Amino acid sequence: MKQYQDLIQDVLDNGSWQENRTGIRTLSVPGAMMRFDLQKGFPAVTTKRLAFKSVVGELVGFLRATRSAATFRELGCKVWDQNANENAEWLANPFRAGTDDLGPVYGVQWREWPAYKVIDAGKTDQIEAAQRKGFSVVSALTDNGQDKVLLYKAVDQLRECLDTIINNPASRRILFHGWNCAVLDEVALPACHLLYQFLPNQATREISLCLYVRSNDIGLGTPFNLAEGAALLHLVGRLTGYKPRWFTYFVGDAHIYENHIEMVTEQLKREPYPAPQLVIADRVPDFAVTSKYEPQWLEQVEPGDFMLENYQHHAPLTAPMAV
Ligand code: UFP
Repeated sequence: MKQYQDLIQDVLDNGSWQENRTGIRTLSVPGAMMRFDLQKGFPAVTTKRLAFKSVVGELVGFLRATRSAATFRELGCKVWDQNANENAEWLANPFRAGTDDLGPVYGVQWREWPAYKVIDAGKTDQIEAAQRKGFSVVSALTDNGQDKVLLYKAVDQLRECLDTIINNPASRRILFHGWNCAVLDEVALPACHLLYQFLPNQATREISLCLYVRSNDIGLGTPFNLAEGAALLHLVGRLTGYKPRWFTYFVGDAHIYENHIEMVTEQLKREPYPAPQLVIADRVPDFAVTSKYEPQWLEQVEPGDFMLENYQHHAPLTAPMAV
């Protein structure tokens, strides 16, 4: 995790003070990148304790497309409580559906992206082609005097990625997106980690992931997001028969909150330990062994199926999360 230490140092050395909506200033750098070889270990922060149970609880919540902080809590992850129930802007949002509601955050977009098509009513071949792809006709409508048909499909983007890794691994289009413009006003927090691209290597049977994070809280968010992305790549590799390899992590606005400076400065004084290993429980089928494609494990996997082994870390450090 030397790269994480280097990123902290880079932001401290080269960042500029910026104001933002939270009222707590940040030292910010426009653009950062880290790349981890997952064959050499799992990118868990070692200069403090990683809340691994919370990380995998959140991941499982996303995989199940939850929009409720209560579900995240049941899965062992409390990080959504403040966003759901304490953020004044969200509390006043008319789309908020009561206590613990988060709106259609990450997982809903990953697994149930609401996709619409508007097709001229006369173009029956196109309407039928859309229906073969799983779209259903919602209604007829008139647009500028033209008769149209409105069709809808909840797109399981993540499942489609797995299907493509199995059926067409040479594709350079194996990605899913969390930034849905149509729902930005309906969510407690617009997606931060928002573009995931999988890159299978058929020659080596290794799979890599490029992840883009538009805005990243280097003190609290980055360790969490890194571990979560890496755990997802391990799971996707397991279900499709590829070994997880390169995890490249791109950040847009890389920032350290003013009230986290003390924490990260303490981390810089600490020598990182060797990376631990991630083990996924045997009950989660390994496609490389069974040759049986079982994508339903995206929903069936439990937080306890992810185990971090040989995790050596320095004493825990905490700092307040900016909401
Ligand atoms: N943030 C992260 N990672 C996440 C997440 C949020 O670092 O997974 F959901 C941080 C980034 C930023 C804040 O400090 O939360 C989101 O604020 P904004 O939407 O203004 O960028």
